[in-house]
Amino acid sequence: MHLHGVVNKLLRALSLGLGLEENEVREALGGEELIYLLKINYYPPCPRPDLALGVVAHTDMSGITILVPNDVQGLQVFRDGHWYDVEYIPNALIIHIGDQLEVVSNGKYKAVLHRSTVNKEKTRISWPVFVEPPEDKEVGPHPKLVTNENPAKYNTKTYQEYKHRKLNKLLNNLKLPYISKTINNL
Ligand SMILES: O=C(O)CCC(=O)C(=O)O
Repeated sequence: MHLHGVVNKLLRALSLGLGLEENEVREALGGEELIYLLKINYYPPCPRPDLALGVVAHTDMSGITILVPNDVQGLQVFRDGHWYDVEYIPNALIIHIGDQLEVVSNGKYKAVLHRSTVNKEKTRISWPVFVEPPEDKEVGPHPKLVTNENPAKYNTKTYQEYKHRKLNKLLNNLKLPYISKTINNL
């Protein structure tokens, strides 16, 4: 319940930041149907951290992500051609803008490209909670943010379709067309 309060507060502020009513971004992402998906990443020590990554560079498919890491440095974000370490601050929450919020905001908020590195001696753990629309929710640029001068930069599609397309692209880039085909047939 505490996390719901934090998310609602963030979504209200992000909505006002777009010039919308405070509930409009939350509604555009699914309102009461929003899904909270907890993942636990466990990165054991790695003898050659220079050769490995914990998680490869990506943006989250979610609306927003709330992440808590342990005190082992590892998260990096990409900006202006450089990777930057995200400093560990005790008790701080790390908030990522995800793809769905980029879409709803019609590109005003950018999904953050990030990755995680591994440590030679220490185990790193992180607990992201992905705050996502339900699969059948159609997500597109908020109508109030689309005008003749500022046309829609993204197509509207269900979250399920968005996920399928993104996973397909990733698998094709990894040259795994068989898995990609299987996902398509699900
Ligand atoms: O471990 C981290 O800090 C990042 C994890 C992450 O990006 C992910 O699980 O999608």
